[in-house]
Amino acid sequence: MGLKIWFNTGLVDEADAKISVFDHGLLYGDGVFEGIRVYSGRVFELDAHIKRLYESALAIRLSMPMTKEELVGAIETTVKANGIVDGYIRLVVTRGVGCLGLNPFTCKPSALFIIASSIQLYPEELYEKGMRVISATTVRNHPLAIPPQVKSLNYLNNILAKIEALDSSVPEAIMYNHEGYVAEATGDNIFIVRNGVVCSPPVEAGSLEGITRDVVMRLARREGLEVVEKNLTRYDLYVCDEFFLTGTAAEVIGVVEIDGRTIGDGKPGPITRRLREKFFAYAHGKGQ
Ligand code: PXG
Repeated sequence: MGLKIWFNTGLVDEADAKISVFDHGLLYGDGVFEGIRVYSGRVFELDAHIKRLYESALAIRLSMPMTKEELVGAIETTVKANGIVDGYIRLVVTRGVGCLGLNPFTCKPSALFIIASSIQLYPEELYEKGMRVISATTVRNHPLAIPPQVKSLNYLNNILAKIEALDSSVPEAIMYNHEGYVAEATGDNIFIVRNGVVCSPPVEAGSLEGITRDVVMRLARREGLEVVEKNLTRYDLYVCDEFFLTGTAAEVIGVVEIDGRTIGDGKPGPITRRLREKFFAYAHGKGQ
């Protein structure tokens, strides 16, 4: 038996959840999405994900086919129908079926589907040992071309960087912006720790306003750590004491090597490990 998928107006069997070849989400990558976790039966940071989704849609003039309240109901219905307690939700809104040609206003209505399933991005071992990354040569999209805050269906920029990583036999690549400052990884935000201070590049450097990033910053401050947002260079990554990535899929994961250079003592650092623990306690409702 397959999954139950929310498909526009209600649940259908996985086999019946089919998108037209004339959908502009497919033809042009014209649409937006969210990846959301479910922890201990609760949808994690749902309000923040809903807010980001509606803002992404607004930014690209995509009309949402339902109200926020209706969408929350659809998400909860889909999670329940698939018996998800700890899992992952992929929520996609596309421009919908239209004519051939870019004009988005020929597409009516927008298409919306919700998949509630499970995800494991990296093997458990990688979280214990930490991951190796490289600096991508693919430059992050210019923030004035495609606003990085929009979680759009256009991921080619990130995919090209991901290919560089995989070609180098590492799981992730660090992307720099057009000015050479650190932006983000291909599907994660970046943090470093230096002299006990937790630093992350500002979103203006060209990253998504990560919801995991936000939670981790709050938890770090609650732990009494100093947290600063500032532009980082490749040098800052090379000389930092600790390095970690955050994202819905990856959660909090230590980086122990970049471009063949070892970070710290080559293991995920103490602040990284502490924030990862605090993150899970919070996610499972034990650290409010
Ligand atoms: N930057 C980019 C480019 C992302 O795509 C993040 C940062 C982290 O944001 P959140 O809000 O998730 O903390 C993302 C999110 C996947 C997958 O399948 C990727 C993301 C989310 C869910 C699944 O690789 N990226």
